[in-house]
Amino acid sequence: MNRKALGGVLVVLVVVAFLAIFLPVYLTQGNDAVTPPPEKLTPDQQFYKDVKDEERFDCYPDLDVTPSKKLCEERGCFWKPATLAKAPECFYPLTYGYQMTRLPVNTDLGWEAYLSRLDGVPSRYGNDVMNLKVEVEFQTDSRLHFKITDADSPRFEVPLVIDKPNKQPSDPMYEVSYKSNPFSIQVRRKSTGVLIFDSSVGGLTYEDQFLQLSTKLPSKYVYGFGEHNHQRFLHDVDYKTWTMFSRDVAPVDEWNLYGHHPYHMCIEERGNNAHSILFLNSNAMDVTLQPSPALTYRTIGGVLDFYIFLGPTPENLVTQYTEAVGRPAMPPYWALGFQLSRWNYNSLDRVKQVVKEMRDAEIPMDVLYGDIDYMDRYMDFTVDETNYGTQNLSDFVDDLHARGQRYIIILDHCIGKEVGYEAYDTGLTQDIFIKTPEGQVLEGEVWPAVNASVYPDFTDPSATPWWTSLCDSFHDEIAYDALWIDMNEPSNFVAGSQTGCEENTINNPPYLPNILGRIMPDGKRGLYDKTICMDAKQHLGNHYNLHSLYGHSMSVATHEALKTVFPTKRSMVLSRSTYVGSGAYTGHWLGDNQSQWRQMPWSIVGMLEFSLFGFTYTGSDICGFWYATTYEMCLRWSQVGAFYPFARNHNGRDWPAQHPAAFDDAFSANAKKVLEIRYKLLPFLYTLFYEATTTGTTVARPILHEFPETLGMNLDRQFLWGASFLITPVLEEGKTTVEAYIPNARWYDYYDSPGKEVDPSLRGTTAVLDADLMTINLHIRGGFVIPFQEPANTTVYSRVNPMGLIVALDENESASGQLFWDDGESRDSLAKEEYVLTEFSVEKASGMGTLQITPSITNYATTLAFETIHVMGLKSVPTTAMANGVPIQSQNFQFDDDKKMLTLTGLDLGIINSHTVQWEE
Ligand code: MIG
Repeated sequence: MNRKALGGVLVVLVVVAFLAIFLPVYLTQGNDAVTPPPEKLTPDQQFYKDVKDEERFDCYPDLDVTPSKKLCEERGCFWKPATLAKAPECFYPLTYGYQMTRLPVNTDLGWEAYLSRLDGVPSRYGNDVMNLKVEVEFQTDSRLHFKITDADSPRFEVPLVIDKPNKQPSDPMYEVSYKSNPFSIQVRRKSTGVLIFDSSVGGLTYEDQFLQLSTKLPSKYVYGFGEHNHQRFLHDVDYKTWTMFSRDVAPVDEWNLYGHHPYHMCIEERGNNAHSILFLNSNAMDVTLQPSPALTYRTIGGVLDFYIFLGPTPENLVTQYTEAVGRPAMPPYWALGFQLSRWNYNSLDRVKQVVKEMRDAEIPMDVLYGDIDYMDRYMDFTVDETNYGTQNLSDFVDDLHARGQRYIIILDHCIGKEVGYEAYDTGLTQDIFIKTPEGQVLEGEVWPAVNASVYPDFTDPSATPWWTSLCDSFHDEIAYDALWIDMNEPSNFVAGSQTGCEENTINNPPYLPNILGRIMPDGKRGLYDKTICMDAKQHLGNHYNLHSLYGHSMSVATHEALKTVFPTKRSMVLSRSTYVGSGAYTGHWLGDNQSQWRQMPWSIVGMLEFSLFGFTYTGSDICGFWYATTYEMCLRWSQVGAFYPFARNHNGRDWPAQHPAAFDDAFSANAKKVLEIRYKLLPFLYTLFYEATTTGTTVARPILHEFPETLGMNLDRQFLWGASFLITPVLEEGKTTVEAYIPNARWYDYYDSPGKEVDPSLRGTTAVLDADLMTINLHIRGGFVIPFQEPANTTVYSRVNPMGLIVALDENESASGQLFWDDGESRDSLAKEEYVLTEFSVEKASGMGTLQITPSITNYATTLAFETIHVMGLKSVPTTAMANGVPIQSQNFQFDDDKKMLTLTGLDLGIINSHTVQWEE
C-alpha cells in the first residue's frame, strides 16, 4: 500500500474510532437524529477527494484539444477543477496502467517480471501493448538499468551499446522495489533512504505511439535535458514542458533544438547527493516537470529504457554517465587555440584580408574556417572556382600551415542531386541514400543549388566507407585539418520531401509532442516540418525512430572517416546535431545564436548542460551569429569566449565584420590580452581535457559541482575551468562592475593584479567587483597548482615556450595539480602512453614550503622546462629558496610583500624529471 492510500486508511480509522466513542454518548443523550455511517471510499475515490493540485498528473496533454469532463472521463481519468493555475483538471486516478501477472524471477543481473494491461483502462490512441516485460539490472554499484518492453513483439531500441558486467555489483548504492497492482517501480538511495525514482504516480501507458511514465522527484533541483535554449541552469518545476526532437532552428526561444538529450541531474536535498537519469529513447518526446516535484516522460515510440546513476557528487555523475555512453573525445592541442569563422567571406581575397588583419594586430589565432561559400553551388567536396579556386585555396591552406595555423571546412549532411557529381553518383551506386516507402531516393531541398538534395543514411554501414573516401580524396585537394558538420538534424527546406509525405500514422502520429512547427503553415501536423518524412526508410528502420540520431550517426561516420584521412594524427569533428553519447565523437557549438546581450548568459548555461551530457569541446559563436553585434557586446563576448573550451568567433551571412581586429586598437589589444591568457593557460586546459577523456570529469564546470552549499543559488553567470579557475564575465551592457559570487575558498586574482588574494571576508558572499570595459574577472582557487606556458600567436609557437607553475596555496599552505603533455596531435598518444604526466604537490612543514614535482609517465621526449614558479598566498615572508637542493640566486627570487607572492625565475626544471623546490618561511 502506498503512503497516500495508507494515509487514507488512517483517516478512516481515526473517524471510526471517534464515532465509536462519541456516537453512543450522543445516542444515549436521547437525540433522535441518527448520523448515517461514513461511506467507505475506495482508494481512488479517496485520492480524488484529497488530491493536491500540484500532485495531479496531466491526462490530457494533447495541445490541439481542449479537454472537457466528458473527454477526460472517456480516458478513464478524473476531472476536477483546480485552484493552482497550471494544474491539470484532467488527471490520472491511482488505478491506471498495468499489473504484474506473476512474481518476478531473478536473472544474472537482477530480476524480470511480466505485466498485463489493467482491465477497464480505456485505450488512448489505439494499438495498446497488452503485455510488458520489465527487466531490472544492477549493472554497477552506481548504475541501475531497467527497461520495459513489449513482451510479445520487438520494438525499436536505440542502437547505443552500453557495456554491462556479467555479474551483479557487490555493494550497490541503491535498492529497488516494486508495487504489483498497479505496477510501479521504486529506487532508493541506500545511504539516506531517499526515494530517487518512484513511478507510482501518473498513469503508465504503453501504446505503439504513446508511451508515458511519471516519477516523483526527491527535490526540485533538476538540471539538464536538451537541447534547448535554457535561460537558467536550474529548471523551473512549475508545470514546465521541455520537448526533444532534433530540429534546425536558432536558439532563441524555448523550443526543441539541434540535439536530443533526455538526461537530467537531480540533487537530493537530504545529504546533498546527486543522481541522474538517462531515458534512452530517441523518439519525439515531452518531459514535463511539475511542482510536487515530479516529472513525466511522454514519447511516441521506442521502449521505456532507463539508466539511473547514483553519484553521489555531480562530478561523479559525469564520470559514471560517460563511462556508460562514452568519454569525451580528446581534441588536438591546436583545437584549443582561438578560431575564426564567418559565413560568406565570399572570396579568398576577403579571407586573406581578414587573416592579415588578425596577424597585423598580433591576435592569437590557430584556426580559420571555410563555411559553405567555399563550395561550388553549396555542394560538399567541391570548391567555388570563381571566388576561391581549388589551387588558390589549397595554396592558401598550405600557407596557413606554414605559419602554424589550421583550416577547418564545413560539410553539409546532404548531397546535391546532379548526375556526374561524384558524391551523388557513387552514393547512388552504393545505395546509401535514404528512400521513400516506395523505394525511391527521397528528395528534399537544402543548400545545394541544384534541383534536389538527397540524404546519406549514416546508419547504413556502407555509408561510412563511401563518406570516408569522399573526405579522403577531398583532403588531397584541400588539406583541411578537421571537419565541421552542419544541418544534420537533418534539415530540409521543404516539409518532408519535394512531394510532401503520405498521410499515415507514422508521418502524422495521433499524439504530437510540443515540437516547433507542430502545426505547419498548411495546417498539417508537423512532425516532418523542416526535415524529411518520418516514414522514410533507413538501414535501421523508419526515420521516425532515427531522426534524432542523424547527427550522431553522421558524427560517428565522420569521426571514422578522419581516421583514414589522418591515420596518425588527431583531428576533430564539430557537429550541430548530437545525441546521447555523441561527445565521444564530436564537439558541439551551440548553433545560430544572435548578436544580443541576452544570448551571452545563455551560452554559459548551454555549455554547462553539455558538460553534463558528456561533452568537453563546447562554446557558442563569439559575438553572435545573426544580426549586427556592437563594439561593447563583442568586446565582452570576446572576453567570456576566450574561456569557452571551444573558442570560435563566427558570424552570419551579411552582418558587419566582427573578428577581433575589425574594431579599433583598444579592442584588438584587449582581445589579444585575454587570448594570451587563454594561450598561457592552455597546458592547464589541455590537462583538463585529458582528465575528462580518461576519467569523465568536466572542463567547463558549474560552481555547484565544486561548492555543493550553493545549491539553490543557481550560479550560472559564472563558471569554472575544472575545479580551480573561476571566470566571472560581464554579461550586460554598460556595466563597469560585476556581481561575483565568491565560493567558500581562498581565491587569487588572475587578471588584473595577479596573485592578490580576494578578501577572505567575501567568501560565501556575492561581491561587487570592478570590471571596466577592458576587464574580465578571473580567479584561481587556493589549493591548486596550475601549469602555464608563455603564449604566442599560435599553439605551434606557444608549445615550445618556457613553462611555469602557479602555486595557489590554500589555508594550510598546500596545493596540488598535474600536467598532461604530449606532442599535441598523435592519434594514439594516449593509447600508447606516449606522453608526460606529472604531479604537483605542495605541503608546508616545519617552516619550509615544499613543492614536489613527480612525473608518473615520461614516454614523450621533450626538453621543455618549468622556468618560473609563482607561489601565491604565503603567510610569512620567505627568505631563501632552493631547487633540487641548490639555493636560488637572489636575482631569481622575488617576494611581493603586498600580495604575499613569491616568484622564482631562471629555473630549468625539465618537465619529464622529478624536482623538489623549497622555500623557507
Ligand atoms: O542554414 O553554413 O549553424 O554556423 O554558418 C544555415 C551556413 C547554414 C548554419 C550553421 C552556421 C553556418 C550556416 N549554416
